[in-house]
Amino acid sequence: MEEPEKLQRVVEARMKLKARFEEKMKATPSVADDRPMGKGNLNRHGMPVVPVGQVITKKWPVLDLGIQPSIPLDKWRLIVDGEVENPLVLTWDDFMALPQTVDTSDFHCVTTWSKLDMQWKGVRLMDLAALAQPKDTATHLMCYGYDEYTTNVALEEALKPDVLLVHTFEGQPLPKEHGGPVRMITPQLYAWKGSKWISRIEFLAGNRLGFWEERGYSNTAYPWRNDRYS
Ligand SMILES: Nc1nc2c(c(=O)[nH]1)N[C@H]1C(S)=C(S)[C@@H](COP(=O)(O)O)O[C@H]1N2
Ligand SMILES: [Mo]
Repeated sequence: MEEPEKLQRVVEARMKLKARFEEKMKATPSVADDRPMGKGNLNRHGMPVVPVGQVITKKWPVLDLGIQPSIPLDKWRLIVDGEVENPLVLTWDDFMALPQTVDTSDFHCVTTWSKLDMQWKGVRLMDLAALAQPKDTATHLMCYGYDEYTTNVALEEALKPDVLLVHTFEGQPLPKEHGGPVRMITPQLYAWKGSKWISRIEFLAGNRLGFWEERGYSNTAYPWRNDRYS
């Protein structure tokens, strides 16, 4: 009897969050823009597959700050804290015991390459948020990497169902150079909004800028608006 109750609580919390951010989500560019910029067929969100200024690559380039931290699974922790009712410190086993989602999505780097149809497996940010229960005051996330990277994301973007904390790419453990054991992905925003080697997700009561955002990258990072730099 324990499991169904627990599940019910998670579902309830998710629905509450969804309701709270529904209006804001409708106003985000990937939902609201009627003339998104780009070319090709429309993707599942109604956006052209290739956002304006992007070139498709088959290879998967590696971008980092010159550090690729090694985090053994028994040392790995994910902290979820800040403006939440229920702060969490997850071990690897805790993380893998959360509901797992498989999804295929595209990856758009601000340096103009895009890689399409990447198959991921991991935990929805939305599911993690439902466990942590953001307070009414929460508006943004600050994500931290084990390499000291930071990046900020508005909750109406972070709670979209394709935003995942992934540990598996095309059936294999996510390679270290791409952010393994776990990284975040943000298919509807430029990829710098997804921290590799993610270590902490802090809910914020207002906006704060991350590493690249402090250095002139866009706060919002919408690929179909060519929204690269501020
Ligand atoms: N922790 C961390 N996350 C990061 C970065 C980084 O340097 N450190 N680079 C960002 C940038 S600019 C991009 S485009 C993607 C690149 O991911 P990839 O190296 O797997 O292609 O990760 C993003 N997340
Ligand atoms: Mo990037």
